[in-house]
Amino acid sequence: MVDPRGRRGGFGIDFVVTLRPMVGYAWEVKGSHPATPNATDRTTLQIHRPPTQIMSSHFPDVPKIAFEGPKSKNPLSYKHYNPAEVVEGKTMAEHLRFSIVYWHTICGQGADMFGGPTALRPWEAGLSGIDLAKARVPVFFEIAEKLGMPYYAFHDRDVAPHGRTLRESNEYLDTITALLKEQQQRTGIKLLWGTAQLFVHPRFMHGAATSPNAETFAFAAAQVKKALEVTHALGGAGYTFWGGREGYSTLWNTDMKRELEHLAKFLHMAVDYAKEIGFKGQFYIEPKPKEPTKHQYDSDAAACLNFLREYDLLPYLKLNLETNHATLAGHSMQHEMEVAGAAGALGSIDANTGDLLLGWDTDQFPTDIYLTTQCMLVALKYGGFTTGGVNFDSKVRRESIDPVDLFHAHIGGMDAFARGLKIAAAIRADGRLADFVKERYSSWDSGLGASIEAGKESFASLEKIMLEKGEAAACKSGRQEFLENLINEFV
Ligand code: XLS
Ligand code: NI
Ligand code: NI
Repeated sequence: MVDPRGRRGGFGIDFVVTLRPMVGYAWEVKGSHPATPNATDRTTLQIHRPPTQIMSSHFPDVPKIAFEGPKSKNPLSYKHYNPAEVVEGKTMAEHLRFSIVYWHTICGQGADMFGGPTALRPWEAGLSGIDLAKARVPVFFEIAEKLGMPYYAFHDRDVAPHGRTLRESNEYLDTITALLKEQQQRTGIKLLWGTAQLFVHPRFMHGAATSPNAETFAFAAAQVKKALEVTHALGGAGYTFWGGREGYSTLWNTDMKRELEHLAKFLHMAVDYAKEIGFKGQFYIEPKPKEPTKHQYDSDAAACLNFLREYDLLPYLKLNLETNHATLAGHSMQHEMEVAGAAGALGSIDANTGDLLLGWDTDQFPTDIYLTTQCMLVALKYGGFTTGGVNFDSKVRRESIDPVDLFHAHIGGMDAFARGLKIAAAIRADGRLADFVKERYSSWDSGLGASIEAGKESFASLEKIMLEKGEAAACKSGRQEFLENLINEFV
């Protein structure tokens, strides 16, 4: 997600825009009155009929996207994603488990911290609150269905609006959950994961589970309880915790240790409640180093793993890694996936990419074949995605204002991942890369190395050997350029 989430008035300009379209996270607040949910500033677009009743399709010019192969010049076709094609013994669809997100795809309207919405969707005209939420459901599923997406993901407050009270919010959510269920049954599209939005409302200004306000913690707990019930009712394969505002802006006012203990307690309560209701989906924690707070507790894969281990949560949670979050943390996505994979905690990925020249969480669609190749190499190495998938937590650019851009964007991301999968499989089948790495560590396979790995040596015994030899064997070249050329044979 992006830097401008929920902020208004950069350069002192007071934008009169809703927070919802600015951020893609549902929170309909007009102007400077954030305590009055469900207002809308879209009255100028008022028309007197809900468009959903008029049109059976919102994208009459977009066919069901089919695989046409690399030679096709049809922009509304897959050149590489052929769901039925078998790679390493599984179909592409089974490997990639693509997922489309509700918050960017159907709620995002291109606003940023310097300007309001640019993409005014025709199906939203004149609608607000629960009516708007209802109207979005079939449109979202039409997009997902035309793309052949097997999965989707949502936050509670993306699909349904904030109510005036928790009870009212829950009622809205129940109304929309019924519609989601209907659409799931109609299309066969499944829920990859659900989550609760615990960062837009002012009550979460200091965090949710890490708030200094115990009642904020309680509210967040109630909200996650409901989100878990809804995820369970929709047959969700997982449930994600992204930290939202779980972090701090200044240590002068923060009891870090206490906040971390509260976060752990919160996650344990979630695990307990899942057991209670029989929810067997996989829990994920999604690292991100900054935005919205200066320091987020779940800053990267290593920090998350350390936290999960310290608080006995590692058996219950895996990681959901996002590319743009990795780069914000100063890591590559390949690094983050490798860290998680090595710990047996590689769960799912939020597939997107940042812009290195911008440096915030731009959530762009991934089109870089090197990136997708690296992702799929690590995924295949650790046994692939089982509960998780390739979830496009990505949004079209502010200037891409046409509904059809939503299709171009997802097609590009899916084709990039399909190519990454095929290239990764070819690199693995070729074997030279793996052989090189194996050979590089061959001094550990026998003799001294094997003896150290087996725990048979000590500082004293190793000193004895080296005093006798006087010098270690010469190091060999790392051959980085050779390997980069090798990868380019496949890309
Ligand atoms: C924000 C995150 C968020 C999670 C779900 O930056 O990417 O969108 O994926 O809460
Ligand atoms: Ni992001
Ligand atoms: Ni994400």
